[in-house]
Amino acid sequence: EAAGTAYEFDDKEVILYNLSLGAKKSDLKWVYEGNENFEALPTFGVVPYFGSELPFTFDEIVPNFNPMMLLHGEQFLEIKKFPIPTSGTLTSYPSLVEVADKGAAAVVVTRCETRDSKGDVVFVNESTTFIRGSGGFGGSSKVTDRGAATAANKPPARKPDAVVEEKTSEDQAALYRLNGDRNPLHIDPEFSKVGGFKIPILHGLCFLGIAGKHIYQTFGAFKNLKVRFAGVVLPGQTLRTEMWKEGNRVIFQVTVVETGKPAIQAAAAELLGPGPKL
Ligand code: HDC
Repeated sequence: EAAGTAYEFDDKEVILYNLSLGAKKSDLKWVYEGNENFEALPTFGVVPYFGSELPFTFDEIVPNFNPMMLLHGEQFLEIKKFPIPTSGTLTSYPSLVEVADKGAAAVVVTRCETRDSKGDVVFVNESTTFIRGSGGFGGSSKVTDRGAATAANKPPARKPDAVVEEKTSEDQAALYRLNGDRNPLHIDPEFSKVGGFKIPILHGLCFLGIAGKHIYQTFGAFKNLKVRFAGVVLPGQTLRTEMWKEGNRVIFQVTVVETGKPAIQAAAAELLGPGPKL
């Protein structure tokens, strides 16, 4: 088995993550390590695996690969072990799941298990990368059904059971990148311009985390969460998270208030229910 990529962290990484999802100084359990309920926001599990050494390069698996054309398409996070650690060393083991050919784009699916020092799996991440201009190579156009990670999660017809709005900061991406995703798409105007955006765009994992915070504040902890990034978010825009509770699942979607356009669709979280602390 491959050695995996180690991620060493303590309260500093946890506080940085929470702040970069909009935690305030009054949210003591998220910003103060001395608080008795100090905790990572529930989507922290997307951080340790990010940037682990992949067993392939995108150049090897899709034609015409151009990093400026790469977007985050979907993400599934499963939290396998509670409470979520706030320090330690975690090791991530990424693998390639499949590549689909969407004609104008290639879709690359990866999976990553993150384990603690005992060898227990703490987080599983499944990521879909949408690479514009890299399709048309003659592969299958469909991705395999991976259960909750690919579910359509269509919202019910009724009005949402809860709605939370939050304005992001103009500096949101400049802060979020310190969690480990230094993709220039989120900071360098020249790079993002070539990618087709008038200013650097917000990390998908940042607005995933903000929506996850809204679910956690409204319905409590969850054991997994899946999203499709349906449209870009510019730092400074306002996010509206609409949530529908269906049994132990929360189906949700996120819209950019200023434009009315979707940011996250086909999304759901499975609630943890009463029991262990986050
Ligand atoms: O939905 C469009 C879009 O712009 N989405 C927002 C993307 C975004 O903002 N992502 C976050 C920011 S980028 C980022 O954070 C990068 C990060 O730094 C690095 C991530 C690396 C992670 C890897 C870890 C290993 C767009 C452009 C994605 C698609 O829109 P269209 O081109 O209009 O596509 P459409 O015609 O609607 O559909 C074509 C086929 O593709 C499927 N599809 C659509 N959106 C998808 C998607 N598949 C996966 N993810 C998505 N988001 C459609 O279902 C359709 O397929 P089919 O014809 O088979 O139904």
